[in-house]
Amino acid sequence: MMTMRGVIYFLATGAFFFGGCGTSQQFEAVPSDVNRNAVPVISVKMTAHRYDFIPDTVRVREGTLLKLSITATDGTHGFNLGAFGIDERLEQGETKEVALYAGRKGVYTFKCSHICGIGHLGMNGVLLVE
Ligand SMILES: [Cu+2]
Repeated sequence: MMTMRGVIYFLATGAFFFGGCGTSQQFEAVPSDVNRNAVPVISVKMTAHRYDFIPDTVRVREGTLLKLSITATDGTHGFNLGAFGIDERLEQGETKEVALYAGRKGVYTFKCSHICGIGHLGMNGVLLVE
């Protein structure tokens, strides 16, 4: 029953995100009160496949601009990092660039946001900002 509820919840949020999908999301990753030139940048390549992100743990220091390049290798997936307002659809073979400013220490989970198969709900990882 818990699983069913999880799926229904996912469908509801999925529909919500799909509504905003058409607009190209041009948000400035680094807040305007931070000197962009002084911000260290870390680039991480990530793959998404059934049912893992590799790496599934990303560690950065507080105050870093993190640039993720995420490639889905075996079908459509999604990358949702809710705490940062990020939800990207990943088509097979396509690489999406996601930039975020890790401005506050914490443990932030990310997850697949496209139902990709039986293990979908377990397809997740963490961003550690230290
Ligand atoms: Cu999935």
